This record gives sequence, structure tokens and C-alpha cells, in this order.
Amino acid sequence: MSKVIISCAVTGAVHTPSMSPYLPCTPSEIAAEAIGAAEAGASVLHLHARDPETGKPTPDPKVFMQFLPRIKQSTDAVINITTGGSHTMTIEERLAAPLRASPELCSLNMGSMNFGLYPMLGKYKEFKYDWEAPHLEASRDHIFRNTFRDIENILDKLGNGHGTKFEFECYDTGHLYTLAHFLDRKLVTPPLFVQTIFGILGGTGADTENLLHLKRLADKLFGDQYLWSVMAAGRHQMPFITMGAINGASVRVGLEDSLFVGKGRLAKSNAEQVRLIRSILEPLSLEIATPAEAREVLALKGGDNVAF
Ligand code: KMH
Ligand code: ZN
Repeated sequence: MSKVIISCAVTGAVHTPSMSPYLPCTPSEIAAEAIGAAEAGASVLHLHARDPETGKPTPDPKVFMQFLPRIKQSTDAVINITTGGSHTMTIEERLAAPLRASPELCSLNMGSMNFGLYPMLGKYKEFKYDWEAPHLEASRDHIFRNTFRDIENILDKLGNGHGTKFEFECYDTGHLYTLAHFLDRKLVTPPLFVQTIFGILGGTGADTENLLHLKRLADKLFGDQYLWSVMAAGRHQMPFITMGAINGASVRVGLEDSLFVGKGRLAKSNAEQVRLIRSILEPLSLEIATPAEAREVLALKGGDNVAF
């Protein structure tokens, strides 16, 4: 079995600052958390930015540029910038930072969908910032837009224009078929890094049957032309990615996907989640990939040509 690539999604746009004091929000917090995760064994760092004053997700390339160079100088990990951004951003805003930074890897979401964050409103009594509750509420009526043309544009601008490869975010079976469609059209190049995502309200649920079904389907559609990774939201994170790894997957952890390391126990850092998954996988004789090994398996060029 090949080595497990640990991706760490450091902050994201799903959670809000009132949910955890450990959610990194400022550029220095994001940099420190990313570096800590890499030192703990993450070889891919999936990154969003937040407004340094309020912690609200921001697409501003200037904010990204306050932490990207620091991370690059301090780690050899693959830097993966979101193109999904947040549900309040336009596609143009979502692409601004990746186009400026020209990274090795970017996320690419494989379909338009509902993306419900509003159930979290019921779990928190008070919010520190004015934007938090409306942000969660807005997800009730929002479509996370990723049309075929949007995907074509991202593949063209970042893939052809910058040589960027992609973490293909697939939340359901249809997204795998969409990726296969782009493979047929030769608009994407193997090896495909397929991130199967479970437990987002609007995508497929975190049920074992779904994990195995998506794996079987990806095997059928992509054969040996893909590298499978698993992420699961909230309380499903650790059990589900463990099941994935036992079945041959790489894994994604991070405070973007879950704020916890156990029932009622907030993760004090992203590194804590990286260490936890290592402590589960290594006794099972699953080896963890280094950044160099991740680059080799994903056919990445190395970080020398990035614009930061
Ligand atoms: N928050 C994840 C469920 C992206 O950044 O492109 C999805 C995500 C999207 O990571
Ligand atoms: Zn993300």
C-alpha cells in the first residue's frame, strides 16, 4: 500500500471565531498553525485567509501574501490554496489569490451544491463578531457555485496558465462523474488527487456504505490514474478518515473540517489533529508520506516557481 499523504486544512471558511479560541484567524496565526501542522507530519497545507481584525473569511490576495511566504520559508510542505473560498465570495474573488500566488496545488470543487452551515447556529448562544450569525444563516439560501464553465475557467487559468495541479473536491457520486467527463476531454491530467468529502449538509453523508461506494466508483472511473484522499466533517473526521486510510486512502485533517479531537474536546492546534491521526495510523503499519514523496505521487513540480 502506498504511503498516506496527510493534508491539513488549517482554517477554512466553515467555522467562525466564536466556535473555538484555537481557530487561526490572523496571518501570523495561520502561518504558525500551518508550520506546526507541517512539522507534525502534514505534507499538504490547504489554505484559506481571514480578515485579521474580525476573522471573517477574505479572498484578499494581500492577506494571503502575509502568510504564504512565511510558510514557504519554514516548511517544505505543498501549499494548496483554496479556489472554493467562502459561500459569500464571487468566483472572481475566489480566484484572485491563487492567480496572484501561482501555487503548486489548488482546490477545485467539482459541482454546484447546497452547503448548509446554518445548523451550527443552534449550537452557539453568543457570537463575538456581528458577521458570524448572518454568515451561517446565509448558507440556508446560498448555492455553492461551481458550474461546468467555472471549472473549465479554473482549469484553464490556473492549470494551463500557471501549471497548478488540483485537489479535486468531490462531495458526491455526480462529482466523480464530472471529473471523469473532464478526464475524457483531456482537460485534467492524471494522476488526479481526488478528495472525497463526507458529512457536509448538501453533499453525501458520512456513512461507511458511501465511503466504499465512492471508492469503488472512483476505481471504475479512474483506475490507476488517481490518488484517493478522504475528509469528513465535524465529529466524523477521525473515525471516517481512519476507515479511509485502512481502505487505502490518504487523509485530510485540520480545523477547517473539525474543531475537535474527541467528544467535547477542542483541538488546541492543527498539529494536534495531525499527531492524533498519525498515532492511529502508524500502529496499523500505515506509513506517512514526506512532502517529497507526496510531490512524487501527485506529480507536482516542487515549490520553486510559486510567486511568493
Ligand atoms: N470546507 C470543505 C468541506 C475549498 O476550499 O475549495 C471544502 C473545501 C472547499 O475545502
Ligand atoms: Zn477549503
